[in-house]
Amino acid sequence: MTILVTGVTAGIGLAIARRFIAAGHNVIGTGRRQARLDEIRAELGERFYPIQHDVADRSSYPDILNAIPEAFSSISVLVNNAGLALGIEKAQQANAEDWVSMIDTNITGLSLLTHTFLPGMVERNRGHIINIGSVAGKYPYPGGNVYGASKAFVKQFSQNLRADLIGTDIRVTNVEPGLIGGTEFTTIRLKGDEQEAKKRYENVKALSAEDIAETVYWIATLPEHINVNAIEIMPVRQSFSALNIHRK
Ligand code: NDP
Ligand code: 8X3
Repeated sequence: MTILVTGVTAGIGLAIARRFIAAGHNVIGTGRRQARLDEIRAELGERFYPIQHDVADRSSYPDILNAIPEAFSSISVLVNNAGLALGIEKAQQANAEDWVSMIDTNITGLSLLTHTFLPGMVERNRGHIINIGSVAGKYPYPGGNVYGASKAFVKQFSQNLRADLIGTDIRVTNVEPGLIGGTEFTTIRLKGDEQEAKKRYENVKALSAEDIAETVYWIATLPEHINVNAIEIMPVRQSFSALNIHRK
């Protein structure tokens, strides 16, 4: 089958591309960094088709369809993975531009990609939208503000898609990971502060991008009558906090 994965130039997206190529599938991979896409094309070979694309560029829809060659045009799985968090400040101290970037990428980009590729899936009555949400879309935490809210959008959007797609064979899944190590996510969130990013993974075995890739592969290759609506995955060493009470 052919899968389209957004954000393959690092982290989870790259691990997903590698997993599906290893199993003999075709992968279209997107990202903004052309040099990284070239390296991945050299690594994965001709079953990998790179497209330089900024998911937040509204003017690229629906023309992005024209960038896909005939041999890759019958997309069975769309993995909406491209996304980011920017900042850990409380809402009252956050940067407004960071909020806009997260909304443009995690909400607008994900929605427009889905809007672009879903009609073809419905026409072929075959397809699977796999969204990479987050535990941050379910559990609030200080500094999570717009990032967590963007992932709550992804959660509800995924369920609403299912509601609309009843009567078709199209599947929709929201994958909700917790702490993942070894990706660029935290360094980007902390605006390049590698030292601080490293500290967040000290003395804890986090999930890996490959753990999520394996999960996505499993979900996408289940028998066609099974729809995993949502799957929440954390490292064993991560759990929940108590509700916060400030006493004076
Ligand atoms: P990385 O930062 O390692 O990778 C993010 C990928 O998204 C890169 O390939 C990047 O490519 C791409 N990307 C970002 N912005 C855009 C854009 N505007 N257009 C196209 N591509 C874009 O992060 P992860 O792999 O860790 O995260 C992937 C997804 O998983 C995100 O949606 C994230 O919210 C989610 N997630 C991550 C967790 C974690 O702890 N790491 C936990 C839960 C969920 P490029 O820069 O080349 O454009
Ligand atoms: C990323 C998980 O806990 O850093 O989506 O928000 S968390």
